[in-house]
Amino acid sequence: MSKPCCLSHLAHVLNTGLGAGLQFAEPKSNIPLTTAVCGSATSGGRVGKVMLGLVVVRSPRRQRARRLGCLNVVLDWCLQTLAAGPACTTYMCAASRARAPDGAGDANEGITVTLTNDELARFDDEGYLFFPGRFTPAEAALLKQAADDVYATDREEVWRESSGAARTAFAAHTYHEAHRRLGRHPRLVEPVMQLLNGPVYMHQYKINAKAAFDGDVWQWHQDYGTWKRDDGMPEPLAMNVAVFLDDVTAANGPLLFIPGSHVQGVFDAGHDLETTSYPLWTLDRAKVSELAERGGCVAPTGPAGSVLLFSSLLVHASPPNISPLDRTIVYLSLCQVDNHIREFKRPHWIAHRDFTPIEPLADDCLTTLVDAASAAA
Ligand SMILES: O=C(O)CCC(=O)C(=O)O
Repeated sequence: MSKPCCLSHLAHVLNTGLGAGLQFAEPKSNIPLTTAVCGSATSGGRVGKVMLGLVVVRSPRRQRARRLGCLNVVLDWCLQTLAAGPACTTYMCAASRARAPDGAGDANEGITVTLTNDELARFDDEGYLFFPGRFTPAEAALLKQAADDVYATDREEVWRESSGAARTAFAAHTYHEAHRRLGRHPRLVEPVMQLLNGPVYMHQYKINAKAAFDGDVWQWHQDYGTWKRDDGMPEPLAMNVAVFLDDVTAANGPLLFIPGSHVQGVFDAGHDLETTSYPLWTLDRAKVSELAERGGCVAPTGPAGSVLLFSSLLVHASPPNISPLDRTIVYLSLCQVDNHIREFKRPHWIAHRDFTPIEPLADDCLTTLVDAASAAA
């Protein structure tokens, strides 16, 4: 065995340091660094199996590279977990995710949009990633028009502010072609599959308007807090990916995040049935202040077409929009297929019950619609 010290040290660290809840399988001594499942763990909204060693290998060079990478990550994980103390009993190890291509692409087979290792590390630290301008202005304009079409309808899925302005439209991917395509867009779905380490289904799809002058507050909350309490989602193995359909600025009610607030699990929350137009489990001010003392508070802003990917445990909110500028954002809430919800208290168009894995479309799935629209004009 090429790394006996590492393995026995890890076994010791894992068993003594993490205690209950972690199952450790001894590596088979006759197969160097064969797979040993150490436990399942959560952090940053991701849960996964922590592996020592690898089973899927295609060439000795890759095997070695990936084995060493994996061990390093596991060692980091042990150190971080021990440093974090008993509150952090579970942790998703980056080693069990598909890694960025470093000459070895087989972990990412079928995935064309891959997060780099730096991005994965940043996501672990901060709980979100921001990609300004990931969709072209033409793609964003198509989707914005599609959002306006949806808001103009009288469907039960469209919720309004007290002024009558649209606030949220749910499930547009089930009844509008441009949103159907966005809901399967590889630039959104594939990074999430990578982070969640498996196929995903659409738990929720919404277009939040935050209309000029009228767009109201979203109180401080964690999305998984609601998905767990209201929908019986077993683990925070789900996350959001947001696409800006307008330019989002400091002026028009941007999302506010508390970086790093995703690593401590689900916080106590009260059920707000009044101020957010649809029931949400919201955090109290003392907890939000405490978290912000450590992590600060940021408002990622950027042009229409920008993408924000964030953990379902990240604490976030948004202020009212008193500006004369709309701020429309689409949210795909994607959940790992095996982690599907177990309770069905909310309407199916708020918390979907179709757990079919999403098959991403081609990258040009929106540009073909843009082209078709200009050809028809
Ligand atoms: O769109 C926003 O401003 C916030 C939305 C939000 O936090 C949510 O839908 O959970």
